[in-house]
Amino acid sequence: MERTFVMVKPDGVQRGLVGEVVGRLERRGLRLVALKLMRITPDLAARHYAEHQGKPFYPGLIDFITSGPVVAMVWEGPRAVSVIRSSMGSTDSAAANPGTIRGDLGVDKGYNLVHGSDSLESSQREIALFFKPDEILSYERAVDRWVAPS
Ligand code: D4T
Repeated sequence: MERTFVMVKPDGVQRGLVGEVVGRLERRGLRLVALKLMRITPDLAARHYAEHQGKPFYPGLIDFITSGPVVAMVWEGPRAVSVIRSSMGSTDSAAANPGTIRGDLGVDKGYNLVHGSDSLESSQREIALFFKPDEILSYERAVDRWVAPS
Protein backbone atom coordinates (compact mmCIF):
# COMPACT_ATOMS: atom_id res chain seq x y z
CA MET A 1 0.00 0.00 0.00
CA GLU A 2 1.39 3.43 -0.98
CA ARG A 3 0.40 7.02 -0.26
CA THR A 4 0.93 9.74 -2.83
CA PHE A 5 0.45 13.49 -3.11
CA VAL A 6 -1.93 14.85 -5.76
CA MET A 7 -2.86 18.43 -6.56
CA VAL A 8 -5.53 19.96 -8.79
CA LYS A 9 -3.62 23.01 -10.04
CA PRO A 10 -5.11 26.53 -10.39
CA ASP A 11 -6.23 25.86 -14.00
CA GLY A 12 -8.13 22.74 -12.89
CA VAL A 13 -9.90 24.62 -10.09
CA GLN A 14 -10.76 27.57 -12.38
CA ARG A 15 -12.11 25.22 -15.06
CA GLY A 16 -14.36 23.40 -12.58
CA LEU A 17 -12.53 20.09 -12.93
CA VAL A 18 -11.99 19.26 -9.24
CA GLY A 19 -14.91 16.81 -9.18
CA GLU A 20 -13.79 15.24 -12.48
CA VAL A 21 -10.26 14.60 -11.14
CA VAL A 22 -11.47 13.30 -7.76
CA GLY A 23 -14.11 11.14 -9.49
CA ARG A 24 -11.60 9.56 -11.85
CA LEU A 25 -9.23 8.65 -9.00
CA GLU A 26 -12.14 7.30 -6.91
CA ARG A 27 -13.36 5.21 -9.85
CA ARG A 28 -9.86 3.83 -10.35
CA GLY A 29 -10.28 2.33 -6.85
CA LEU A 30 -7.95 4.61 -4.91
CA ARG A 31 -8.82 5.88 -1.43
CA LEU A 32 -8.84 9.60 -0.57
CA VAL A 33 -7.20 10.13 2.84
CA ALA A 34 -6.64 13.93 2.95
CA LEU A 35 -7.96 16.95 1.03
CA LYS A 36 -7.81 20.74 1.33
CA LEU A 37 -8.52 23.81 -0.80
CA MET A 38 -5.66 26.25 -0.32
CA ARG A 39 -3.61 29.03 -1.88
CA ILE A 40 0.09 28.14 -2.29
CA THR A 41 2.46 30.82 -0.98
CA PRO A 42 5.60 31.75 -2.97
CA ASP A 43 7.68 30.11 -0.22
CA LEU A 44 5.80 26.80 -0.42
CA ALA A 45 5.92 26.94 -4.25
CA ALA A 46 9.71 27.37 -4.14
CA ARG A 47 10.05 24.37 -1.82
CA HIS A 48 7.67 22.20 -3.83
CA TYR A 49 9.43 22.98 -7.14
CA ALA A 50 13.01 23.21 -5.76
CA GLU A 51 14.26 20.69 -8.36
CA HIS A 52 13.25 23.08 -11.18
CA GLN A 53 14.97 26.20 -9.79
CA GLY A 54 17.14 27.81 -12.50
CA LYS A 55 15.26 26.25 -15.43
CA PRO A 56 13.80 28.66 -18.03
CA PHE A 57 10.20 27.77 -17.18
CA TYR A 58 10.70 28.15 -13.39
CA PRO A 59 9.52 31.79 -12.92
CA GLY A 60 6.35 31.13 -14.95
CA LEU A 61 5.77 27.91 -13.03
CA ILE A 62 5.90 29.73 -9.67
CA ASP A 63 3.59 32.51 -10.94
CA PHE A 64 1.13 29.92 -12.24
CA ILE A 65 1.01 27.65 -9.19
CA THR A 66 0.47 30.65 -6.85
CA SER A 67 -2.12 32.33 -9.15
CA GLY A 68 -5.25 30.86 -7.55
CA PRO A 69 -6.55 28.17 -5.21
CA VAL A 70 -5.42 24.56 -5.59
CA VAL A 71 -6.82 21.35 -4.14
CA ALA A 72 -4.14 19.37 -2.31
CA MET A 73 -4.82 15.69 -1.63
CA VAL A 74 -3.31 12.46 -0.38
CA TRP A 75 -4.45 9.24 -2.09
CA GLU A 76 -3.77 5.71 -0.95
CA GLY A 77 -3.78 2.37 -2.74
CA PRO A 78 -1.67 -0.45 -4.14
CA ARG A 79 1.20 1.12 -6.13
CA ALA A 80 -0.60 4.47 -5.83
CA VAL A 81 2.37 6.54 -7.10
CA SER A 82 2.58 4.88 -10.51
CA VAL A 83 -1.18 4.26 -10.76
CA ILE A 84 -1.84 7.99 -10.36
CA ARG A 85 0.97 9.02 -12.75
CA SER A 86 -0.56 6.75 -15.39
CA SER A 87 -4.04 8.19 -14.81
CA MET A 88 -2.64 11.74 -15.17
CA GLY A 89 -0.79 11.19 -18.45
CA SER A 90 2.49 12.74 -19.59
CA THR A 91 3.50 16.26 -18.51
CA ASP A 92 2.70 17.91 -21.85
CA SER A 93 -1.09 17.60 -22.12
CA ALA A 94 -0.89 17.97 -25.92
CA ALA A 95 1.12 14.74 -26.05
CA ALA A 96 -0.70 12.88 -23.26
CA ASN A 97 -2.62 9.76 -24.21
CA PRO A 98 -6.40 9.95 -24.58
CA GLY A 99 -8.01 8.31 -21.56
CA THR A 100 -5.71 10.16 -19.17
CA ILE A 101 -6.70 13.30 -17.24
CA ARG A 102 -4.31 15.52 -19.22
CA GLY A 103 -4.97 13.75 -22.53
CA ASP A 104 -8.74 14.12 -22.20
CA LEU A 105 -8.97 17.56 -20.59
CA GLY A 106 -5.88 19.63 -21.50
CA VAL A 107 -3.73 20.86 -24.39
CA ASP A 108 -0.79 22.65 -22.72
CA LYS A 109 2.51 21.72 -21.04
CA GLY A 110 2.32 24.27 -18.20
CA TYR A 111 -1.46 24.37 -17.76
CA ASN A 112 -1.57 20.61 -17.21
CA LEU A 113 -4.32 20.53 -14.56
CA VAL A 114 -2.84 18.13 -12.03
CA HIS A 115 0.29 17.17 -10.18
CA GLY A 116 1.15 13.75 -8.81
CA SER A 117 4.33 12.68 -7.02
CA ASP A 118 6.79 10.94 -9.34
CA SER A 119 8.29 8.51 -6.77
CA LEU A 120 7.71 7.21 -3.28
CA GLU A 121 10.49 9.52 -1.98
CA SER A 122 8.85 12.58 -3.63
CA SER A 123 5.47 11.57 -2.26
CA GLN A 124 6.82 11.49 1.31
CA ARG A 125 8.51 14.88 0.87
CA GLU A 126 5.47 16.50 -0.75
CA ILE A 127 2.90 15.06 1.68
CA ALA A 128 4.98 16.50 4.54
CA LEU A 129 5.13 19.91 2.81
CA PHE A 130 1.35 20.17 2.46
CA PHE A 131 -0.15 18.20 5.36
CA LYS A 132 0.30 17.73 9.08
CA PRO A 133 0.20 14.06 10.14
CA ASP A 134 -3.16 14.51 11.91
CA GLU A 135 -4.76 15.81 8.69
CA ILE A 136 -4.29 12.41 7.04
CA LEU A 137 -6.92 9.82 7.94
CA SER A 138 -6.64 6.05 8.11
CA TYR A 139 -9.85 4.17 7.39
CA GLU A 140 -11.21 1.22 5.47
CA ARG A 141 -14.02 1.02 2.96
CA ALA A 142 -16.20 -2.06 2.54
CA VAL A 143 -15.39 -2.00 -1.18
CA ASP A 144 -11.61 -2.14 -0.70
CA ARG A 145 -11.49 -5.96 -0.76
CA TRP A 146 -13.15 -5.83 -4.20
CA VAL A 147 -10.58 -3.33 -5.53
CA ALA A 148 -7.55 -5.50 -4.82
CA PRO A 149 -7.22 -8.68 -2.77
CA SER A 150 -5.23 -8.12 0.44
P1 D4T B 1 4.13 18.24 -12.06
O1 D4T B 1 5.41 18.19 -11.23
O2 D4T B 1 3.52 19.58 -12.10
O3 D4T B 1 3.18 17.16 -11.73
O4 D4T B 1 4.51 17.85 -13.49
P2 D4T B 1 5.34 16.62 -13.94
O5 D4T B 1 5.93 15.88 -12.78
O6 D4T B 1 4.50 15.82 -14.89
O7 D4T B 1 6.47 17.38 -14.72
P3 D4T B 1 7.78 18.10 -14.25
O8 D4T B 1 8.07 17.85 -12.80
O9 D4T B 1 8.81 17.77 -15.27
O10 D4T B 1 7.41 19.65 -14.44
C1 D4T B 1 6.86 20.42 -13.39
C2 D4T B 1 5.88 21.44 -13.98
O11 D4T B 1 6.55 22.38 -14.79
C3 D4T B 1 5.78 22.64 -15.96
N1 D4T B 1 6.69 22.63 -17.11
C4 D4T B 1 7.53 21.57 -17.24
C5 D4T B 1 6.68 23.67 -17.99
O12 D4T B 1 5.88 24.62 -17.85
N2 D4T B 1 7.54 23.65 -19.04
C6 D4T B 1 8.40 22.60 -19.23
O13 D4T B 1 9.20 22.63 -20.21
C7 D4T B 1 8.40 21.52 -18.29
C8 D4T B 1 9.36 20.35 -18.44
C9 D4T B 1 4.80 21.58 -16.01
C10 D4T B 1 4.89 20.85 -14.88
